[in-house]
Amino acid sequence: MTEALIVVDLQNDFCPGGALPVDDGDAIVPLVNRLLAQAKVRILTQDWHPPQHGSFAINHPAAHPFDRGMVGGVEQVLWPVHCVQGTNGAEFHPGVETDRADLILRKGRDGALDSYSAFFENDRVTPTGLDGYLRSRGVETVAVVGLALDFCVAATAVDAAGLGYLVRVIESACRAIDRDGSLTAARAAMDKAGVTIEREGDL
Ligand code: VGL
Ligand code: ZN
Repeated sequence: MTEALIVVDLQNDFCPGGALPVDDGDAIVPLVNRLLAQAKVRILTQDWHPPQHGSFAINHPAAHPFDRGMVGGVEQVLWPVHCVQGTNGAEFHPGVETDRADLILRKGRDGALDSYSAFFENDRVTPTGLDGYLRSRGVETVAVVGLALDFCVAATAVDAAGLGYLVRVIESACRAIDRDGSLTAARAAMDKAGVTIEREGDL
């Protein structure tokens, strides 16, 4: 069975010092590199927003970061400005061995809609094309790692399971935002979807 490794959003803005930092986000880089070295199919995702993106609180009158709001008809968290296309914050953490990637998938490019999952945008119906890519390469199982465990990693893992892949999340190669119960909710959603959560990272 061919397994793909999906490394989610391991970008400067999600690491300490970035615009939407995840505690210890950079600490996963060495393990992620080891996993990349061993994987057969390697996907990196990159959160890649236009400056006017609807997920940014600053683009909503009177809203503050981490308030909830509507983006493209979907209720979600409104975020600080992050991962703006072409900025340093949107670049991968410099320690990530990006040369190993088979495919770099950019998501959240539509200003009117957010995309947590690497498979579908947040309207839950617009595909990114990743499912077709993986299927045409004969992938049946996926391992998901990266940032943030409770948002884009969980959304990617749940969608992969829904599409019929056997899915494991390697938790030691993830870090979470963990605000307002987001991590507990994400774990419940992954459990319900049949995602396996592993602590150690051996492929
Ligand atoms: C993410 C919030 C906003 C993530 C992306 O990668 O988990 N979280 N955009
Ligand atoms: Zn984003």
